[in-house]
Amino acid sequence: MHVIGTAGHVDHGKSTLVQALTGIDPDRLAEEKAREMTIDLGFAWLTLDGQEVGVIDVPGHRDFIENMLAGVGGIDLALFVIAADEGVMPQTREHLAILDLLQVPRGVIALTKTDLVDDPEWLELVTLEIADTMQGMALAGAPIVPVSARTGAGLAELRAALTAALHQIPPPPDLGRPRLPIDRVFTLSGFGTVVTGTLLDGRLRVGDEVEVQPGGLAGRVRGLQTHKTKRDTALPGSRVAVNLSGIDREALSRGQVVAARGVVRPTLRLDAHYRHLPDADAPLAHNAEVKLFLGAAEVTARARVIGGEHIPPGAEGWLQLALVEPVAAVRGDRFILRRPSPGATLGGGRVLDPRPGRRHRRFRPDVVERFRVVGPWRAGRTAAGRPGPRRRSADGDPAGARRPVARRGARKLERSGGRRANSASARRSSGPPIGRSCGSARRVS
Ligand SMILES: Nc1nc2c(ncn2[C@@H]2O[C@H](COP(=O)(O)OP(=O)(O)OP(=O)(O)O)[C@@H](O)[C@H]2O)c(=O)[nH]1
Ligand SMILES: [Mg+2]
Repeated sequence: MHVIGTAGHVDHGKSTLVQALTGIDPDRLAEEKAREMTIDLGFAWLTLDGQEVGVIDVPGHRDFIENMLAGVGGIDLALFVIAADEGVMPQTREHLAILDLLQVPRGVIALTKTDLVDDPEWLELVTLEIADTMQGMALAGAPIVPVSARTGAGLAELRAALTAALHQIPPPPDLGRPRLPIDRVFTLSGFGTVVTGTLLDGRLRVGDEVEVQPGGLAGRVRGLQTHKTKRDTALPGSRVAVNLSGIDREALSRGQVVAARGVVRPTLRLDAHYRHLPDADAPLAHNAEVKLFLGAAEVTARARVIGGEHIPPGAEGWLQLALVEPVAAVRGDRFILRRPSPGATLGGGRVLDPRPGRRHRRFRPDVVERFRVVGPWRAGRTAAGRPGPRRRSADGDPAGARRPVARRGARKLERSGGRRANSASARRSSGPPIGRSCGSARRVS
């Protein structure tokens, strides 16, 4: 099974298009109805060529980009929405960069609201602008389909383009190691705790013994649903609601992972390959405080640059991420880093080692060599910054003299047995008041 995820600038018509395609309104919160905007992830599904496909609808407003990031981790096809009357806007570019960093393999671009544009030349200009913006991105060459969710024009062509793109995506791998990053938690009277997410790397069956990490909570799968239909087995790549017995709702939050026992373990350090966005306004400095988005999790971290002082815009390099709270990650997981304040997407990459054990001495030749061996490294694009004179701590690590954020976190993890604080969801529930409008009509020059 596969999951399509929307992306695109605020107000460009993502949710309306999802409703037109699926018959399901993805904006489920009262606040979303009142504000007429998506705040948190929405879910729907449709049948394409006899195959059921899940849909995740994300918010476009930049204040809610963290919710967007919790949704795009598990998608394999992007439905990238651009309003024909506005063309490419700031979150068009930011969402595109995020999909590129996550290496979402396929996409279809819906050039929507075409009913608002009478001038064919304007449509042509916007189409050229989109093709130009996509250049060099994972989604370059994705079909651009003009549609109107209001009149229904182009919806059949959009379905056909989505179907064709799905045919090009290999089935999600079944590695026998099921894990489900939690994107929603709720209780249902008579059933108890329910979590939802996109199932990865294996199947879940009713009766399976599972655990939730970080936290190490043990439970059992009491019931499963995909697209509101009861299942005995949930397949990798599908949207799944898991009814858990033995685990309280209060113990769970977005970002934890439900998995077969022993499949994932919490970690406070990740070794990673990283790409800094070309339009980042500064290099990624060693020891910069960042927000890490991995799966559905969001955690504050320090980015320790290995073998260099910093990573300039457009370059790739190696990091050891020192996390304030644990995450459950596996090798190969993709992630995004954002600057906490003022918020901006910095770059992203891939986990090389989810349990590196110790804090690396970042200029030691054997450490650098280890990254060189396990990490992808493209010739000609290197982390700049020479190892000049450095302040060294007692253990010889130049970062050692700085703030021991990860150490504090490590002690907390040891004490709590890997239990994760629910700070992200608390912050979300008290989100800032925001206005509806963002960006005005703009002509392409
Ligand atoms: N005329 C016209 N209006 C549309 C079309 N699609 C969406 N709209 C309108 O555009 C506005 C925004 O649509 P949404 O679907 O909420 O946009 P969105 O991209 O989901 O917005 P966020 O989730 O807040 O990022 C609404 O008033 C819709 O009725 C369309 O094809 N034609
Ligand atoms: Mg929406």
